[in-house]
Amino acid sequence: MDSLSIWLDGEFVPEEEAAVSIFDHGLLYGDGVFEGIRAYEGTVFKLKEHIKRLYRSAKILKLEIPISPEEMKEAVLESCRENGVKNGYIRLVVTRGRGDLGLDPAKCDKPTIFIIAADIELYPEEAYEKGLKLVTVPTRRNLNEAINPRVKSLNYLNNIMAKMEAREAGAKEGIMLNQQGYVVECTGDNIFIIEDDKVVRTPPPYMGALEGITRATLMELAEARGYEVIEEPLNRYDLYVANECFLTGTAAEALPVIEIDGRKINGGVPGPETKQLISDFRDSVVEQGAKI
Ligand code: PXG
Repeated sequence: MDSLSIWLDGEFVPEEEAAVSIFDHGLLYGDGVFEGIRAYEGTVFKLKEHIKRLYRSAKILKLEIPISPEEMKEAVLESCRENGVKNGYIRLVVTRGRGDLGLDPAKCDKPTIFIIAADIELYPEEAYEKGLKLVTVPTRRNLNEAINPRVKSLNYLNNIMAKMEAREAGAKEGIMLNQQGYVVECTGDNIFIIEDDKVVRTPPPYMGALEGITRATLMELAEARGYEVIEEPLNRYDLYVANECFLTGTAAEALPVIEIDGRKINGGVPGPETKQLISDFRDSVVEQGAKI
């Protein structure tokens, strides 16, 4: 791959020279926020929504982003143009900035902002055709009252712990429960089930999940197909007995689930209704973005 041009604090810098201070609190304390965004055929998928979530996450952390959402949007589009990205993956990061060796963010002079617009490593088509096996992991999702999972912060240790546990159990993704034992989401994806009579259910974000942008898109697409979409607490029982199950996320798009904790879903093959929704998603992505 050619060397990338990184947007760093307002300027394009070659990848080899793009660096942040070792005193940056994003590195020292995971103090910062980020977004992962996809580009499809020259449009950035739901860019406005991603930027809105970024500024909301920052607001919770009292992290004042020194440029406006409109300027941020332009910087993302410029990064795509500069790197010739038409189909790709964009990582947008805002850290607390350079501070000292104490955790007080008041000591940081100004936030660091960088944007990486790169090619995407796609999930193999096989994952969509065969579906995924999931396991429930022991690590519980962060408490709303501690680090709210609705904040997409640079502190992803909760998810990383869960990802390792899923891998060790031989699964590619892990289901995370909240402190009460309700299903909330996976380590980097939201979760949905399909039940009889065209009902789709997914856990509400207040239970401890990120408000996924792909999730919102799939909810709209399911409604357009005549499903009743219900956001309510789910437990493992609901998952095990569901007709179908799928995950949504920027990287995964929509992925069928075929087994959960050793219980087969839809006989161990991707369900027809899930396949229809995945196809609807793929048909709709290009219309839902900002033109590069
Ligand atoms: N839950 C969590 C915890 C996430 O991190 C999602 C749900 C899905 O949200 P979106 O808005 O993407 O539909 C995420 C998103 C990666 C990667 O490289 C992970 C995400 C996004 C992009 C890349 O694993 N997670």
